[in-house]
Amino acid sequence: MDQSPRNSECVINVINPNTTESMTALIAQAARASASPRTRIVGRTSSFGPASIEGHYDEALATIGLLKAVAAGDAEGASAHVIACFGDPGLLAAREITTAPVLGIAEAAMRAASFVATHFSVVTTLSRTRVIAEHLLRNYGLEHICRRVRAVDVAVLDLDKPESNVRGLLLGECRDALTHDGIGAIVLGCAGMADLAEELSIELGIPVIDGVAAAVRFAEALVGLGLKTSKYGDLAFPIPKARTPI
Ligand code: 5HY
Repeated sequence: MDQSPRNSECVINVINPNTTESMTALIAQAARASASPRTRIVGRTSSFGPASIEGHYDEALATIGLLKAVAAGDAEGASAHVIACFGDPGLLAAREITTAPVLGIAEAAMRAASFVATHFSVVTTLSRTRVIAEHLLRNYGLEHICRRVRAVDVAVLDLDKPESNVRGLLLGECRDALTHDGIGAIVLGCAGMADLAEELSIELGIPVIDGVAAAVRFAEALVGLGLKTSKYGDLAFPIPKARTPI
């Protein structure tokens, strides 16, 4: 049997860095819907940190649980890791501690958008977290093709509540972006919106990109190419020293 990376099983550790199990279930369902038949998705909920991530403090707290989840996935032989939170919390720290590829859903969605449109806008949850996406765009060298980061001002844990009317709010915000932003695609700015991308794309007639689905497919591609996270330079394993166990 050909054991080349292209033909061996791909196991993707899809991590929800907040501690809300129901959100992990939604994320894992979206990941499995995107994955190819030979890929096995392991959905994992952070064991430490905030119930939802809605700002700089939440992101800092969530990073500890995220890194524990990466280590747990590695111990089970994960081929790749996906950080299923739009702030891509702890992305570079996670890449330091593993040889497996690590993808953040924000970077994956933004780069996917760059392949199908010359410009895109992001629609996320709370207005106060827009700056986090703006910082990511600058870090990823993509700010010149993102016209605007928008928000529907629905809390992360309200996304699955019918009374939030998130579908209607997202449709309105996306339509406004199409009218005013000069874009060809939309990036959904929260893992909790993963189940809404397809219906919005059909309704709007443009690519509406969910980072969970994009990250899973990009992870498969990297694994299939036999690419691992470089251990040369800044992503080499952390310098050994005394550290309080996490
Ligand atoms: C997420 N927060 O994807 C981010 C998105 C956001 O708990 N999961 C979270 O809205 O900031």
